[in-house]
Amino acid sequence: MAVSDHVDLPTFMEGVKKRNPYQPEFVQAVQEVAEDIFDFMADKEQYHAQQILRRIAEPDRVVSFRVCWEDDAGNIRVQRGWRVQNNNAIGPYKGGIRFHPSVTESVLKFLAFEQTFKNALTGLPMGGGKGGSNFNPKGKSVREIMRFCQSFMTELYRHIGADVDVPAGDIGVGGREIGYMFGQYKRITNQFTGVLTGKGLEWGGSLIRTEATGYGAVYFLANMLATKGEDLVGKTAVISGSGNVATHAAEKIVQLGGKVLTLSDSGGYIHDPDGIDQAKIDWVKDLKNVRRGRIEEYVAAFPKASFVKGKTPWGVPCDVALPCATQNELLGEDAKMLVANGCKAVAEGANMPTDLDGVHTFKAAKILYAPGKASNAGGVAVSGLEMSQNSERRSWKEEELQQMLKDIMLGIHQSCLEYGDQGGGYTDYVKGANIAGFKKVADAMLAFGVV
Ligand code: NDP
Ligand code: 2IT
Repeated sequence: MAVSDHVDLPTFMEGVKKRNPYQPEFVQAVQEVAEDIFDFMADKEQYHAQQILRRIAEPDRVVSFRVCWEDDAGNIRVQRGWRVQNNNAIGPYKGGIRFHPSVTESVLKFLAFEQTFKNALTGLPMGGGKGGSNFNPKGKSVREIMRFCQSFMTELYRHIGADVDVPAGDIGVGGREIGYMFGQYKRITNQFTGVLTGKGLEWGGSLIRTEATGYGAVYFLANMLATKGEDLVGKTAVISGSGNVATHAAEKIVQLGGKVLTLSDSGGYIHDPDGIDQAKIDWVKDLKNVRRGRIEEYVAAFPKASFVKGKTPWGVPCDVALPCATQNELLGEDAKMLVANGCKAVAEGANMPTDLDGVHTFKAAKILYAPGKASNAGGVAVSGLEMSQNSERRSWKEEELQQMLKDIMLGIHQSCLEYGDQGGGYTDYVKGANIAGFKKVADAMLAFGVV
């Protein structure tokens, strides 16, 4: 083996930056993982020699395509669509589809890279992928959404398949959009297969997939607290976002005896000092999923709450925090504020919501801090269970699935303890998750040789 293959972390990152110009989110995600993996690889020559991390940080392929659609006024609109197939060493590519104007190749590459480690952590046979478009669903009619989804799938269908690549939802893509995309896939291919997850219960979907990400994040949070002999009873929680992940995280916090103080969207956050109980969460779900409204409308319905425009909720004192909106929504300064206000635990529902400064702040403060790839893996885990049910052509019972979700989150927590134990009662969950996820994918890649 040539000595020159054994690069150090700064040299490795120089190369990543050079090969991925103008892709800051992707570089950030690789940096966060590489910081831990280089430590882990220090005495493991085979991973260096076989350039394993270098290979995982180069997607298997990035498919980019044009998506044309016609709006209600008859104008022709042109969007860009992508599918990033990052790595299929341990199973078919698997990961969501995001529709949001902020979507770029960099964002989808970071998400597909993160997904590779997350999916490995679940223990299920799934590789990592992600897709999406810079299409903005806000303000579009139902017919416009349908035409866009159909056009998107008219290109995507040739790149996916039940044993090839299985997309699901993400920001801006929920049950409605999965329905339109599945319908178009079925029409084009004349096949009814488990090619997407997050499907409706009448047509191959799994119970608890909708709830799984938010519930799973709170199970993970409870597992972390349990290592300190604590639980969620009476604890105050600050949550960002008001979509699928945020509302279900809020629901599980309430079920476990906690008090949710905030929710947010891209317009700002609401603070309800009385707590956002189940009835209020149901109201928010209806606002977001049916009426397609804005979180600021909450204060008209619940006047004791206040709306803070254009801000994130991290300044509200709390015991636990769950960022559940989007990447880089919790910055170094926010992390310092949370720690100073006595926050004990942070579980990420979103993908990479904390920037590198924030990650380093939480680590230095030694609070309980779970990265998204560990704590938000419940969604893709139940997607994996949906794939199994589709292959078996049957549906499992809700109690069975609830138990499997809990077991999977506990398993991920144990993997983090195994690889992240720093002694003195402190677990570095970021390190634990990165190493456990990497090891599984890396060892599969070693078996395959140079491919
Ligand atoms: P939704 O579309 O249901 O909700 C997204 C929420 O985040 C909305 O409240 C939205 O506000 C807010 N948001 C989105 N973009 C921004 C932004 N740029 N700035 C501020 N707020 C923003 O998506 P999900 O709940 O499904 O996804 C939330 C996060 O969780 C994402 O990071 C996603 O990748 C991650 N995730 C999702 C999983 C799933 O199963 N759905 C699984 C694992 C992770 P607005 O309405 O104003 O856009
Ligand atoms: O980020 C994620 O894990 C998801 N959006 C869910 C992916 C999936 O395939 O269920």
